[in-house]
Amino acid sequence: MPLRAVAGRQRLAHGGLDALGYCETFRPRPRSESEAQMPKVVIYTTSSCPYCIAAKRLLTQKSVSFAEISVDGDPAGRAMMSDRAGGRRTVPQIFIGESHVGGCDDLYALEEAGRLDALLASTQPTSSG
Ligand SMILES: N[C@@H](CCC(=O)N[C@@H](CS)C(=O)NCC(=O)O)C(=O)O
Repeated sequence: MPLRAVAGRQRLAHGGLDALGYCETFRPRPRSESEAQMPKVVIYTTSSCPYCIAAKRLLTQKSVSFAEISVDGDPAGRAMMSDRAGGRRTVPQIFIGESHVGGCDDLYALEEAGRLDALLASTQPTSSG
């Protein structure tokens, strides 16, 4: 396929970026079965943010693996986060699979409603295949 056609597809796919900011065409494949089994949880943070610490604590208490993207001193990173988070600019912003959870309060609200575990479970691939 000509390079230009690939680039065009990549641009079109940007409406559907995954939680790590990859489009389908260029998303890295899991390197191992254990990687394939990791929950697809992404949390955008800054280092001095108590809400970020509290959100990570809840995930850690649940033994949930997550990818942390620091937007400390990174206006472009925060702008990308905000784009993905429907315009929200505060940290943390948390994504579970394709779902935008929101911030720390939203994460704890899901937990209190008894819905967080189901959402986390729904992101688990059934096989590495
Ligand atoms: N209710 C929000 C509060 C988040 C919040 O206020 N975060 C602060 C940092 S701790 C923030 O992003 N402030 C704006 C900024 O840092 O530019 C949540 O639960 O996530």
